[in-house]
Amino acid sequence: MDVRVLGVPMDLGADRRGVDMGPSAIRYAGLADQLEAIGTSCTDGGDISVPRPEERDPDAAGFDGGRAKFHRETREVCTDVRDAVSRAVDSGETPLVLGGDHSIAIGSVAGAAASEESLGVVWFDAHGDFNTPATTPSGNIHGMALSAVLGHAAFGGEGWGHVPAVREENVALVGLRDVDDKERELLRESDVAVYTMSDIDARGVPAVTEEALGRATEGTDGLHVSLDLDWLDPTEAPGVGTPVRGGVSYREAHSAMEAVADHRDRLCSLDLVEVNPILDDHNQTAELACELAASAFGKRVL
Ligand code: DIR
Ligand code: MN
Ligand code: MN
Repeated sequence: MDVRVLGVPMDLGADRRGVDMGPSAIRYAGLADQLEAIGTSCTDGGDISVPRPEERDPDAAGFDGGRAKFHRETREVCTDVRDAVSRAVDSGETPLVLGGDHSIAIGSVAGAAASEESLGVVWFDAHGDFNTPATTPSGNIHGMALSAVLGHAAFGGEGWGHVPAVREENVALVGLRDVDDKERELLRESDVAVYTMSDIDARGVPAVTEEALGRATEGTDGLHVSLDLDWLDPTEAPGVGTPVRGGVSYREAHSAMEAVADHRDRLCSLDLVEVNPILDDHNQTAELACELAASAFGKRVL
């Protein structure tokens, strides 16, 4: 497996500054060494450039029917992410996209889908990321990323963000425990498979993850995994912008990534997002992100 690391120091889609330093923190935690230690070649493709929020007005391009802060800038960055991801996939590499806030996944999913007829997606997150500009309580695009991919949230223009190669039936959300009221209605109406923390309590991570991966790989050509580090409990991953109590444990997260590795012949690309070193405890969350990437790419004890 040839991994291409792509940093996206994006913080326009979330409220807490610092997530733009996620790519540096994850690299500093030893990402390349850990991947090379398991026999994976690792090329660093550098960072995609992201405008500074101080230089921009979040509502410079306001539109009727809701709010999506910095949507023009987000669109520009995600277009670059899409192009970089699809180039890597085309040349036989597996892009590992380091966020940055979760809005960047609009670009990475589009890039992974560019080279596949159909793409399944597993989205590990405490949140649904299923708001739209009309339902969002925050105006933050990281809370709308999944709905954008599925064509529900267009930002001031003709369905931008929609990735038709991704069908709702092939999307699974895993670990949900914090959803906004209108977002809940949208999720209920959708065909996305939603696995909450209660499902994980009842059935365990291995069964839930296996079913989620089954949904994403059944009848699809490729698989994209998007891992928001706030999926884990804040005791394991304190360095995230929107921590929510009651997440999965360290071992459960590894077990899920080992299940991803079982499907790595299909795995097109992986996102590691929302690591915020300013809020972290001695870079613990970035270190965890590296370890989880290694598990997803096939690290085993024996
Ligand atoms: C909230 C927070 N639902 C919003 N979303 C987050 O702003 O839409 N997603 N933190 O990761
Ligand atoms: Mn998220
Ligand atoms: Mn989240």
